[in-house]
Amino acid sequence: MLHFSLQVIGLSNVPIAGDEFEVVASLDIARERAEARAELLWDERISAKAGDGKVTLSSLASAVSAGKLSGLDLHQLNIIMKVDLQGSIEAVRQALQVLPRDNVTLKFLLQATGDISNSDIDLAVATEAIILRFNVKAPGSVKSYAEKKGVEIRLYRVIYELIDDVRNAMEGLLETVEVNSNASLYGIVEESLSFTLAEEVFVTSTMAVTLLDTRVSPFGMRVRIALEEKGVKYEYSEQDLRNKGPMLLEMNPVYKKVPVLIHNGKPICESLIAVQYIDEVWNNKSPLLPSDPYQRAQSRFWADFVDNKVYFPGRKTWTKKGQELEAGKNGLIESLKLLEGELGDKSYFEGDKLGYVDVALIPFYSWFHGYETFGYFSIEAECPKLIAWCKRCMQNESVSKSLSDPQEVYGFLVELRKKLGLE
Ligand SMILES: N[C@@H](CCC(=O)N[C@@H](CS)C(=O)NCC(=O)O)C(=O)O
Repeated sequence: MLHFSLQVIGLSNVPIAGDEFEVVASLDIARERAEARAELLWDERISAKAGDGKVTLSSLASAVSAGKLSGLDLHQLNIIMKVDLQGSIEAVRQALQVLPRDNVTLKFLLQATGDISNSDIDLAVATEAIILRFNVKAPGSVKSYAEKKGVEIRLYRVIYELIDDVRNAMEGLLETVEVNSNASLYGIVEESLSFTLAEEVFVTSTMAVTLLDTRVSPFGMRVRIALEEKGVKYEYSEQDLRNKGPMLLEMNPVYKKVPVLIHNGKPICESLIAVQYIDEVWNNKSPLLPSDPYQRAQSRFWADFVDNKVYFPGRKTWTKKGQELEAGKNGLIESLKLLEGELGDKSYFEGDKLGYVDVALIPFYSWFHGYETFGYFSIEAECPKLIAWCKRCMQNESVSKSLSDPQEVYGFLVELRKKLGLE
């Protein structure tokens, strides 16, 4: 018997005791064999975990955690997705696509609107897929067929629950759910659904991002600009502030104000906080806040200044008369002059690109016409450089698309003044 030492290099995982070494002629052949074996092992593990070829989210989770332990950690989850509205397909898909996929690849075999049918079950059997069902029905006969065939159908009504489950499965964390207890799984979820939910819940649940807003809100415009800057698709939901709907009251129970950004079902209130959130979540494009901590603090300071020293005196120009109106006008001009000084010779507040302070301030440009008309003054005469900056900002599509027309804001103010008995 020959005894010699051997150094093996290039292994991506620790071998398991009992693994056999195979000697082949070249690196390419070795790689090919290794890939084929990994695929075979994956198939074996998935079917062993799922039992009788059943693939479920929990079996995937167990396979992932087992894979992590053994060091072999590559999986594919085949998905059949049936949804209520065409818009939901993109929303769910987009939300799933951003999940980290170190160990698991998602493969969408079918994405369609409409209820679950037997042919979906057949497809799931043939491809070892799971069915994600989003606000659509599965008739009783289809459910029993699925049960007989060992196909998992999971029902969701809000995107973030679906995303959470898939994420957990991908990370190997999902608690085991007995496939055979499908009946109770359907039971629990459907009972909680029971279709008594407000229409709006369904509307917001079809998009990963929804904005509760009103067209003329300068605060809402900030969030719209930020979303546009980042290229985030979102569902816009105009709110009636004189008759606030259940969605707004539920999503912003503290202030009951717009805008409210809803991301994967979770609300983010207060426009400046929402803009910062957008900047952090979609951080791969168009940064709004500077990266330097001191500069960031400065930007936050000036955005806060806009809220305190532009919005409030501006309000006085169309709600007050006499001395109070004068105080409002003077306060507003003083603030805008300070901002003009802060802008200096830069194109934008944070430098040569649209940034956080620009996003905070520019929406008021569409209110200036109203301020000037009711207050009998000209902002441009006092702050020409600031108005030049406004025009520069408007050359950005994200801004021009998001701002309301000054005439629309003016018309809104005329109506509001009538209602407040000011006309
Ligand atoms: N600080 C808040 C202000 C939001 C705000 O004042 N929104 C107004 C519309 S422009 C609103 O919802 N008003 C309804 C109310 O006050 O009841 C923000 O930045 O989001």
